[in-house]
Amino acid sequence: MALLMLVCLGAPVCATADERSRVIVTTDGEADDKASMVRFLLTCNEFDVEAIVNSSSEFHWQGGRGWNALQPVDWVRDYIGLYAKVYANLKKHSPLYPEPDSLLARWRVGNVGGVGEDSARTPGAELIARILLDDSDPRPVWVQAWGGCNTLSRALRIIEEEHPDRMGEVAARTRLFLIWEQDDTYQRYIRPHWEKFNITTIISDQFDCMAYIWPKVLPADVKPYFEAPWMTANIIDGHGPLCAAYENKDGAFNGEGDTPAFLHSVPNGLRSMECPAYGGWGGRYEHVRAGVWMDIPPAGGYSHPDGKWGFSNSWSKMMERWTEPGRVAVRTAYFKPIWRWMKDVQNDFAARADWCVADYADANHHPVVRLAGTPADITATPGQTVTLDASATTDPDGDRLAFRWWHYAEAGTYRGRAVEGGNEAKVSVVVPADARPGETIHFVCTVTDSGTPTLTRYARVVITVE
Ligand SMILES: [Ca+2]
Ligand SMILES: [Ca+2]
Repeated sequence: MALLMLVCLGAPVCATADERSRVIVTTDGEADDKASMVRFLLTCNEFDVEAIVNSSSEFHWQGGRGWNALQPVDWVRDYIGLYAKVYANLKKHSPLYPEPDSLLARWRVGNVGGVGEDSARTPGAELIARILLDDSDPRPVWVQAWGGCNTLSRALRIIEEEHPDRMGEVAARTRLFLIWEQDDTYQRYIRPHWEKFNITTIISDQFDCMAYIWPKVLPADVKPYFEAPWMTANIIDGHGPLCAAYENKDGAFNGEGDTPAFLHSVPNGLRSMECPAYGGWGGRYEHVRAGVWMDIPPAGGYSHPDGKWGFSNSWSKMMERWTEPGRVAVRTAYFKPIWRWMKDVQNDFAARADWCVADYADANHHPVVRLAGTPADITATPGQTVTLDASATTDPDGDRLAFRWWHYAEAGTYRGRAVEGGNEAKVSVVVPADARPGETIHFVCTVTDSGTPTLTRYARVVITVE
């Protein structure tokens, strides 16, 4: 499994399409972090968990009053304890689930002493620094900030102060996925000291459609997967102690604003880790500066902020209360890079909930999508017919499989008409005659099985016009 260096719209990105990613979580322990943690633990057979670290944010910190209070940091240990209770059953479905003790050994408390507090040398900051300095594993490390960046900031300062000669090397294996900037430490320290190293950094606003505002902003055909009947039957009731602890609102989805940060690292075939512009379960992003990527502007006249991207200037927050149909359409399109996958994401969650309690034969498992003789990256000339073949795909349960090859137009650079795909495993597509050299056309093969719940995986083929 070789590390490929790709150039993605001007920013350097390390592609590791077929590798498990390594992830570090920093969390401020809000109710929606706890809900995200349930899904994270059920998903952690998909990536290597390097660390789970309590941090603060501008919303929650030690000494904060009322809603701003930091919940006792032990909640992380409690959730790992609930994971331990279902671990033996989860292992029946995937041998890659980590042992509860190994997760517990990777839990640390980071900087929690105030908003943006990054002065204390905390165990959490030290662990993050140690992981980022470790050159024994060539794979990138995705650091997810579910709260503020302050513990990450402290970790990077440890590295700068003690190993200034290794900053470039550390940056080369570091990737950041920030759920907004939830304090000022990215702008105050990380940006001036580290942005020059072009660390691939996603700063997301579109995550918000998976947070508390989902009832206002998700389209009608997606909402049922978040409402009480579905959530209660498929997740909360009858799926063991971890799912029973899932933070909800009267049986419905409450919020999981931080979930897109790790959905981005699920190797589901969408190759989203290769480039933030590809789009995937964690959303789709546009290159802004250096290694930094932000949300796609909802319409003309919107521009990315020069400074902090967060609650106070969020497009999501600005659009949240819109009700006029034309504006609602703009808002719905803004969040589409995330909600377009949400039925698949929720069914994935439901299957994992089943895995907590069911034997292998009584649960569903994902199709394994394989291309047959079709490279994942193709060069072709205008007018050329290209064969896209996913017929080597299998399903571990022997389920029937439905295939759909479709042109993910927004992910590519070709801006002409939509290219026809097809509903078979093997299709022929014609590169448009007006496509220009260097333009890219992304085809996604969505493969959905016939199990319960239905499970979906993908393949992506990128055609570059020559
Ligand atoms: Ca959070
Ligand atoms: Ca299956």
